[in-house]
Amino acid sequence: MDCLFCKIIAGEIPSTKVFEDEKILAFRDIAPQAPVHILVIPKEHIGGVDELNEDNSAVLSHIFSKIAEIAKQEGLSNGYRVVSNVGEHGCQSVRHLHFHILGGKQLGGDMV
Ligand code: DGP
Repeated sequence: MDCLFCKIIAGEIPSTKVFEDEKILAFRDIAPQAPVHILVIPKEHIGGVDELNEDNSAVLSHIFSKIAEIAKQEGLSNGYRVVSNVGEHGCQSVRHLHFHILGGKQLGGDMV
């Protein structure tokens, strides 16, 4: 499968890792849109939120518990935003489920 984030998981493409365990990887976004911009992904290939179902969604609780830990570790005590773009209208550019953690400054109030 020709998936950029699967290649990052496999170590074929380098990344700046923030956290890794057997289920998930967190690394810094290559084009940060905030002082802190981290991507959190499952190691299992899931295309996006639109491919989640009862059989593969258990990893979400793990991802979100680690997002909270990573945010603390990154000093985001004043808050942050978690975003997952889905499909064409959502401007998803990489078809591997990922959650953006954005923070480190006052973010805008508009979501679109
Ligand atoms: P999205 O547009 O929501 O699918 O987000 C994809 C993000 O992935 C985007 O913010 C840029 C980031 N990205 C793309 N290619 C690479 C890469 O090779 N390395 C890293 N670290 N991030 C990447």
